[in-house]
Amino acid sequence: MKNPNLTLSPEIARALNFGTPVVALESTVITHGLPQPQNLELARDMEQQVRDFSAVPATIALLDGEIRIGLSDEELVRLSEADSVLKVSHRDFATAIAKKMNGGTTVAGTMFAAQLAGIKVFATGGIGGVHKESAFDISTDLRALTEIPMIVVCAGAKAILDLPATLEYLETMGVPVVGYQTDEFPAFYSRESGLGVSVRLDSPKEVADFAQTHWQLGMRSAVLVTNPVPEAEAISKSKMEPLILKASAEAIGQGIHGQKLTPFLLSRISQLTEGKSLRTNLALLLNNARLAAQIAGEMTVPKKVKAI
Ligand code: PSU
Ligand code: MN
Repeated sequence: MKNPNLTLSPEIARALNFGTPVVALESTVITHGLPQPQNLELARDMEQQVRDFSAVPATIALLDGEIRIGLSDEELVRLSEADSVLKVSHRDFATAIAKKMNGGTTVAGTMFAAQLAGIKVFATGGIGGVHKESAFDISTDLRALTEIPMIVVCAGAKAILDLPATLEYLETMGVPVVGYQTDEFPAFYSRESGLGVSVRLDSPKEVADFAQTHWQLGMRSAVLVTNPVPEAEAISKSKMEPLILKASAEAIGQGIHGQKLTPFLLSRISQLTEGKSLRTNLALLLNNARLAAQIAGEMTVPKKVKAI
C-alpha cells in the first residue's frame, strides 16, 4: 500500500508492514510551538518515550517539499533549526510541495499524513479549537477530528481557546471526547476546566477497545483522548486565567490573527509565566507520548481489506 506522495523511513515502513505499534508525532510543536533548543530536546525525548513503551515513533513533517513519515536524528536537527519553515495544515500541503519547502505539520496536517500512511494512534500536546479573538477562527484541527478515524492523545485544549465552543463543535460533529482517568476536560496547563467529557476511560486497553467499537459501528471520526498533565507540573486555572486574558488582549491590540495567533499566544504565555508554562508543556507532551504508545500496543492489527 504505497502512496506516491509519502516517503516513509525504512523503520516505519517495516513497522507498518509487520504490524508493530506505531505512534505519529506532530512537528508544528518543533517548528512553531517551542523555542530552541527545547524543541529539539523535546522531539528526541518524545520519540524515546514512545520507544520505552514498545512502539515506534513516526515524527511527521515536510522536508524540501516531501511529506516524510519518520525522521532520522539529523533530519530532526534540520527541522528544529530551519528558519524558513511553513506551518502546514490541510490547505498548505500543496504549497509546501510546490515550493519544495520545509514544514511543521499541525495536528490536522499530521492526522492527514498519518492516515495516508495507515497509522491509527497520534500523540500531541494540545489541539487547536475555536479562538476567542476573532469570529470564524476555527482550527482545521477540529475538521480533521471530524473526518479522520484516528486516536488523538492530547492534554485537552488551552484555555486561550473558547473551550465551551470547542467542545460544542466536537459534539455536533460526533467526535467522542474521552477523559483519561478523569471526568473533567483538561485545559492543557491546568487539570481543571469546569467542563465535562463525553466518556471516562481508565486504561489503555479500554481506550483501544472503545475506538475500535466506534469505528466498527461505521463512524468515521477521530476519538479524542484527553490526558491531564501530571499533578506535579500542573498550573491552576486561577493562575492561568489572568495571563491568558492579557496575552489575548495583546493579540487583539496588535492585530495578530490567522496562523500566527496560536504561536503568538504560546510564546507570550511562556514569557508571562517566566518559563514555568514551558516545563508544564514538556511534561504533558511526554505524558501523552507514553499513553499513546500504550494504547497503540493494545490495538488489534486490522485485517487487510481489499481496496475498492
Ligand atoms: N496548541 C498548543 N500547542 C501547539 C499547537 C496548539 O498548545 O503547538 C499547535 C498544534 O500543532 C495545533 C496548531 O495543531 O497549533 C493549531 O494551530 P491553528 O490554531 O492555527 O489551527
Ligand atoms: Mn486559526
